[in-house]
Amino acid sequence: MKRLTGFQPTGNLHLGNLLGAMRPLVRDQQEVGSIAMIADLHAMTMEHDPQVLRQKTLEVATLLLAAGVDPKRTPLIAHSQIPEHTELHYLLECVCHFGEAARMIQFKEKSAAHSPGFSAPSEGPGAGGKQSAPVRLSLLSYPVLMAADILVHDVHQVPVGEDQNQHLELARTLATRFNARYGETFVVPEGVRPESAARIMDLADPSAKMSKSARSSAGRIGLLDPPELIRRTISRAVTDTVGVVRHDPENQPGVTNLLAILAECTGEAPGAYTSYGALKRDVTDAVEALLAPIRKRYAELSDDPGYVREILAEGKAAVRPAALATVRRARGAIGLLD
Ligand code: AQP
Repeated sequence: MKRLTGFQPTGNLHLGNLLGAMRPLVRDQQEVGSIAMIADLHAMTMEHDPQVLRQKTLEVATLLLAAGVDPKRTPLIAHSQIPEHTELHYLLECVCHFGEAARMIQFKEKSAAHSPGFSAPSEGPGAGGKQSAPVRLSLLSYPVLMAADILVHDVHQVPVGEDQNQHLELARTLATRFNARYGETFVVPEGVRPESAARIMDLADPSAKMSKSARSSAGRIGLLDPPELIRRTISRAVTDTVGVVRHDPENQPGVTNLLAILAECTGEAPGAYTSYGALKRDVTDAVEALLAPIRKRYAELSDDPGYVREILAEGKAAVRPAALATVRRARGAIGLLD
C-alpha cells in the first residue's frame, strides 16, 4: 500500500497543513508506505518569483523533517527533480479531454480570482470572456500533472481534502481510460481521508479554510510564526455574540474552529469554558506547545542547508527506479519507441 501526500510551496505552511496533512502523514508512517512530495511545479501555475519558489521549496522540506517525517521511511521528494512526472504528464494529456480540465472548479475559481473578468472556457479554447491578465495554461493542465504525480508512483491511496476530490476523480478517470484503451498500465488510486485529519478554518473568516494564499494573514497561524504573533492572531480570532462556548458549526463557526484546534493540538476533548477569552488562552498555549519543538528543530536543521538537499537527493534515488518503470510501461503501451 502506497500513499502520496503533496505540499505546494506557495507560501508559509500553516496550522491547517500541519493538523490536516503533516501530522497524519507522520502518525501513519510506521504502518503505511508514503511519499512526501513538495509540489514545486504546481506552485508555478500562478505568478511566482523564482527566488521565493526555491526558498519555499527548501523551507517546506525542512518543515516536513522538523515535524517528524522520517526520510528513511517516507521518501521526501521535490516534484521537479523527478522528470518522470512531467514525461507522464504529457502522455496523460493525450488521454484527457479539454472539457474535463476546463470543468475543474479550482481552475474556474483560481482563474477568475487571478484575472477578474476572465471566465473559464467550457466549449473550447476560443470560448470564454474577456481577460484582464494572463491565466497560465499550466493552471488548466494542473490536475493532469497531479494525475501523473499519483500514477507514476503506483500510488494506491491519496489523502485528499474535499477541494481535491474532483482532481482525484480525474486521475482515476485518466488511469482507467488509459488502461482500457492501451492495456493495463496504471494502478487506479483511491482517495482516503485519514482519521482525525482536521479541516482548520481561517481565524479571521471561519467560513473559509485556513490557507497559504489567503490575501490577509490575519486568520492564519504560520508554523514559523513567533509566539507573540501566534498569541495576537488567536486573541483576535473572530467569534460571535452568543457568549456561550459550544460546538455549533452553523451558528458559531469561529468558536467551533477554536474548539477543534484545541482538541487537535492536545489530543483531548476540550473541557467547559465560561468565556471566549479563557478558551483563546488555552488554544494559544496548546498551539504554542505543538509548534515550539517544530520551530526549534527547524532552526537546527537550517544550520546545515546541505542536509535537506541530501535528503531530497536520497528521496529521488529511492523513488526514481519505480517511476522510470511506470513511464517505460506507459510509453510502450501508447505506441512510443523504447
Ligand atoms: N485549512 C486546512 N485544514 C486542514 N488541512 C489543510 N490542508 C491545507 N489547508 C488545510 C492540507 O494540507 C495539505 C497540503 O496542502 P497544499 O499545499 O496542497 O495546498 P492546499 O490544499 O491548496 O492548501 P493551502 O495551504 O490553502 O494552499 P493554497 O493557499 O496555496 O491553495 C493538503 O493535504 C491539504 O488538504
